[in-house]
Amino acid sequence: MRNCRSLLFCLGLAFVDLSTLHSEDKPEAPRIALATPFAVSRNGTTKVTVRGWKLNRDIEARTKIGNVGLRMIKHDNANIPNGQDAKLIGDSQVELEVTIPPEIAIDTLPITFIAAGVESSPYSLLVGGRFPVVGEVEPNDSFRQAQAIALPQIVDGQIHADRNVDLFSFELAVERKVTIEVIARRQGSGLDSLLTLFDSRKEIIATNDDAELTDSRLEVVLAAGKYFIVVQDAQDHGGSAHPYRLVLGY
Ligand SMILES: [Ca+2]
Ligand SMILES: [Ca+2]
Repeated sequence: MRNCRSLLFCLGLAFVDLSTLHSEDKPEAPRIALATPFAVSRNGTTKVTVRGWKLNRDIEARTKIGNVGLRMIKHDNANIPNGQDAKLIGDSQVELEVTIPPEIAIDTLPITFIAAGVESSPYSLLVGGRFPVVGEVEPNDSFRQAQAIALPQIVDGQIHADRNVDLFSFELAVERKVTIEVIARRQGSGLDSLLTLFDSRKEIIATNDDAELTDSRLEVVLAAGKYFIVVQDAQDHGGSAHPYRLVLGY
């Protein structure tokens, strides 16, 4: 059993594998664009949908981490939402059950797909989170419907349709420096996040579009009070390839 205790170590393992891919006689390798959700549970089984290219055929899922279970449920063509680019979000998908036994302590899980002897580059699923993780609850499209979250907190959500916006609220008992971060494109999501922070009077305090790739990040010192976070797509696109992870921390 080999545990993958750091991202660099995981990438190192994956790099060794890539050296076996270069053969002109072999068919085109499958490629992975993104997984929804990005993260699987630390203990137990999580169902994820993995989008990419050349996934709608007989493929096998693999990982270098021993004792992790990967079970293929089905593979199919993936829908391409209006106006979106299959080159970015993939044209086929698989459903996969990922089971991580409790004795394995990892923060990321590199997976690959292999078809007809050729293997994809690795994609790193996130495992758990450094803060408590909750799922987004729709409808949360207005200040009135804002989903109350704690601090610190991780929310796994999705801009599920064009022009969809997701609102969250949180309260501070004392003044604090707060970081609010969206993880999306870094995990392959089609979302180009736009993050806006409002005070209790619904006035904008801060906004950010691109901090890392197209992912947004805010770092602000806030007085005690109630605040609202709005997550949306900068181009107002949305759909099944627009998952995100919102990280609200100190
Ligand atoms: Ca949503
Ligand atoms: Ca952005």
